[in-house]
Amino acid sequence: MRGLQHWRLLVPHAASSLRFPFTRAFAVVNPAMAPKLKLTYLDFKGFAEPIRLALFIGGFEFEDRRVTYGEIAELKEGGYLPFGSVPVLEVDGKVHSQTQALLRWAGRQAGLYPEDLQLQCDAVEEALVDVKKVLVPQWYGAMLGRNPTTKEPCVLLSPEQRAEVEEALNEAILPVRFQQLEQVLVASGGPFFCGDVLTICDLSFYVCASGILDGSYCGGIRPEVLAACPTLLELVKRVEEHPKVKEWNLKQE
Ligand SMILES: N[C@@H](CCC(=O)N[C@@H](CS)C(=O)NCC(=O)O)C(=O)O
Repeated sequence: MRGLQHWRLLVPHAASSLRFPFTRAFAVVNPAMAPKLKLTYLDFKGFAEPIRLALFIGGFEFEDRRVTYGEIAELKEGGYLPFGSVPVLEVDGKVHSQTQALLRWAGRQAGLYPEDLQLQCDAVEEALVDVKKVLVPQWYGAMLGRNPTTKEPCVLLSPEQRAEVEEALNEAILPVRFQQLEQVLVASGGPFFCGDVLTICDLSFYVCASGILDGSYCGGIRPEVLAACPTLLELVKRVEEHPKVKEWNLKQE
């Protein structure tokens, strides 16, 4: 990973702001020196979308490889997945894994994870990881997700327990978590979580919240969990309006 800086030229803040408002440093990638990138994930937004967005905003060409669960099993058998899961990112032929590691790396390359904002950015990022953790039983209908060997749901929930989990997420857990994030956003002075620059935690939040609002992020989670968070809802719109995010979303239609 050494020498990554050679792949790109950082445009000074003022110039980059003209092209992409709120992006502190925009990477102009020299194609001749750019790394060969291949991102492997399922054919939906899920954990990979913030990484896709960070790479796209950064101007990095990458192969956006979409696989099925069956293909994940084959990749795992073939030893391609270090932890048996996706997303993984190949950088010049070397496979790297774990969402948070990949997102931070992509963010660093794209100027979306500035050193001086790391503490603020990571706190929000980790709060969103907490959200993903509590959603596991809702996603899989099982306490511990999927058994890594059999792929069967691990510690299956009864219908009553599923209803209880759904109720707790909608009524108790998620509204509180989003209210905390609302307070953090307000305290930052906005319009983004780290103040006036877009960072990777805004992308993670955008993917999660926009998916909750349109019902695609997790079945059974109601948009009302965000209802008392007007500033968060503005942030969703603001990220959606970012020229590169708009361009990426249009490409996916
Ligand atoms: N800690 C890992 C978890 C990744 C994960 O759970 N990925 C799921 C898809 S969202 C997966 O690969 N599942 C494969 C399987 O269950 O066979 C990360 O953040 O990358």
